[in-house]
This record gives sequence, structure tokens and C-alpha cells, in this order.
Amino acid sequence: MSMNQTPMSERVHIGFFGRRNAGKSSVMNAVTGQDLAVVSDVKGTTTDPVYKSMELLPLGPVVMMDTPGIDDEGELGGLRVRKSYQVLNKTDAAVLVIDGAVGVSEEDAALLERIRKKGIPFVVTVNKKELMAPGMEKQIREKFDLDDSQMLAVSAASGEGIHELKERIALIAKTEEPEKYLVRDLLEPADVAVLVVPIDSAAPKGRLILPQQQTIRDILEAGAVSVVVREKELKDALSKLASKPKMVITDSQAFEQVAEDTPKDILLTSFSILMARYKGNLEQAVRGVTALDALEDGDTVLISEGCTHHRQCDDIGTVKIPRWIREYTGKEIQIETTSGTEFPDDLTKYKLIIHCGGCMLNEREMKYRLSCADDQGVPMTNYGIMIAYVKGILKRSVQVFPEIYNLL
Ligand SMILES: Nc1nc2c(ncn2[C@@H]2O[C@H](COP(=O)(O)OP(=O)(O)OP(=O)(O)O)[C@@H](O)[C@H]2O)c(=O)[nH]1
Ligand SMILES: [Mg+2]
Repeated sequence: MSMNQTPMSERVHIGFFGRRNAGKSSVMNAVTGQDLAVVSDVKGTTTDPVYKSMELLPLGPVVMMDTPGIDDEGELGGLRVRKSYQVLNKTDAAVLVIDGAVGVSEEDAALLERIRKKGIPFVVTVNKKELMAPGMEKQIREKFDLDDSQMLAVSAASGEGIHELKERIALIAKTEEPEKYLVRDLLEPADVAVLVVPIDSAAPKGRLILPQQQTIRDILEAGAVSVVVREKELKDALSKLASKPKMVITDSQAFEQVAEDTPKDILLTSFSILMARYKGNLEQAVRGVTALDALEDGDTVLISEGCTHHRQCDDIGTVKIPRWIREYTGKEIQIETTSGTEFPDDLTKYKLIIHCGGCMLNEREMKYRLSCADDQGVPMTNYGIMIAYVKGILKRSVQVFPEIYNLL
């Protein structure tokens, strides 16, 4: 990702799903006006999800996601179907492509049921309109109990209906969410916020990570002042400031030292706490972390990463967190880890799930994981909050948010 692009996690994710040969890739290509995905009359042409970031008018920054057919067979086919269903977890708007020449199947019905259950806005798109038998549209509408706005007949080949499909996607994908901020609402113009960013071997080369960039941006939006230092320079920096800063925001890894070096009358919090609030899961994460106190010998904890390539997270997830859990609880805890799009369906065997901050996951995927845990009654928290908790500084770090502070 280039530094100038909208982050993946902030883009509207549009997924194309359906059976093999229905024309998923063709419809996606037609909607974008680009040859993004390979098209052929061989069933199972698309074998892996294809992601493409782009500007799609009238929507803005999106990620277009093409998927393998949901009716693929055999061992490999089954894995592909699973991949497609995983893509669904990050989909903000689903295009269910049906082959108008063939009609619907049980696979389509199962997929639509899943889409409805997840509350994902969708449009059933009957493709190959020119080959469609008379009465087909009515039949599909009735079978799936669709209203007019949920269904559209198109032809990727001739382009008929594609413009309308684009507008329909834009309409369903538009989420009217209230404005939310990382820190902007906590700062007055000219307030000073000191950001603590450790530069160690785990830090990415030559740049800051996304939550840090976003926090700096949000401080600029507030008309406030950001001072960025490493943990080693924090004390010195605080003594050099002419007026007391409003808050110190630290990377969770340096929490302990930063808490020590920051006078008690300065608010202290972390990037991951701010990020969790931004994503709407701070309360669940704070409630979740207290499950650490109830762990017993032999209990299993799941540590889950959103990405597969983040060295910094990797080191925390596989080495440090397991160690802290064992040190804090003093119990023999079994640890399991997952990364990337892998997230177990059945969470009931876990006593606690500790997830990364999810900076690389889109909101829907993160929300989905949180609600899976919630539905199954499994407490879930995140790395930063768990670190603050085991180091005994969580309470202080959520002082900025009284409703959360009162939970502890
Ligand atoms: N007649 C007609 N053929 C179409 C249309 N759209 C796609 N096709 C053809 O249908 C075949 C399958 O199209 P794809 O876009 O590869 O289908 P897919 O759903 O992506 O298939 P898999 O990747 O194999 O799952 C190709 O031969 C396309 O040329 C259409 O609107 N009309
Ligand atoms: Mg395809």
C-alpha cells in the first residue's frame, strides 16, 4: 500500500459471489470497466479471491473482490468455497451473481441465507440476461423472496444493466454512520499530545504504522500539536515543553516505562485503546480482558492476528503475549494462534480470545469476529488492552473514557 492511498480498512469492500461460470469475474470487470479478473468458459477459472483497490464512482474508494465459485467440488474445491465464504466476512456490499441461462441452485440459496443472516446489504444479479428464459426473473424473485430493489438482470457481455448495477451497489454500500474520531474529540486547539513510538527491530523500516499515522492526522484535524518521541526521549521531551501536555499516547509495547515517566496529572492512553474505541469495541475488549483472572490450568486461549506479514505483531502474538499470560496467571495455559483470514467457526473451546488491534482488517470483518465471540459467550480482548491490564495500567489508560473506567 502506498502512503498516499486510502487504507484498505477504510475502503468499502464489494464482493462478487456465485456459482462457477455464472459470470462473477465478467460482472466485476464490467462494473469497473477494467479487465481485473480472468474470464473463461472453463468452470473454476477463479481459484483464489482477487482484490483490487480503486475509485468507483459514485462511491469513492473501494476494494473490489472477486471470488471462486461456491459450488466448487473435491478437496481443493472445498477449500476454495471456504475462501469465498471468508471473503464474505469482510464484505460491505455483496453482489450475488446468478447465471440467467441456468437459474438458481441450493448453493445460491445457502449463500443468500448466510448473507441475510450477517446483515450484509446485497443485490442478486441475474447475469447473461440475453440468454435468460422467459419467467426466470419472476421465478428467482419468488424463490428468494426478493423485492424489486434487491434484484437486477444484467448482461456483462453487452453491458446492459451494468450502469444501474453500479448505482445499486453504491446505494446499498453507503453507510450513514455518525462521525467518529480517534482523538480529535479529546483535544482542544493548541493542546499538546505527546506520542510515544518505539523504534526497535520490530518497527517497520522507514515509516510509522497505520494507527500512528492516523492518530497524527487526527491531531492535526483538531488543530492540536503532536510531539512524537521514542520512549527513551519521553522524560526529556516532557521537561522541555513550556506547558503541560494534555495527554501522552503510547505504543503498548512501551506502556510500562511510559506510565512511569508520565506524571500522574497528564492523561495517558495508547494507540490501541484509541483504535479500539474508534472501531467500537473498547468496552467489549476491556470487559473481555478481565477473563484473565479466571483462567485455570489447562484452559485454552486463542491468540489471533489480522495479518500474516506484520513482524511487530508476530513477535508480540507468538512470543510476548503467551509469556505475559503465563506470568500473570501463573497457570499452565494452552495457547493456539491463527493469522490472516483464518478465524475458527467454533470458539467454544477457548476461555479467552486475544486479537491484534486489527489495523489491517476492515470494520466488518473485525465486527464479525467480535460478534462470533459474543454470540458464543467467549470473552475477547486485544493486544494493547491485555498488555496494559497485565502491567496494571489499564485503569489509568482509560481514564479519558469515564464509562469504560467505571467497568474496572
Ligand atoms: N452470453 C453471455 N456470456 C457471459 C456473460 N457474462 C459472462 N459470460 C461468459 O460466461 C463464462 C464464465 O464467465 P466468468 O466471468 O469467467 O465466470 P465466473 O463466475 O467468474 O466463473 P469462475 O471463475 O469459473 O467461478 C465466460 O465464458 C464468459 O464469457 C453474459 O452476460 N452473457
Ligand atoms: Mg471467475
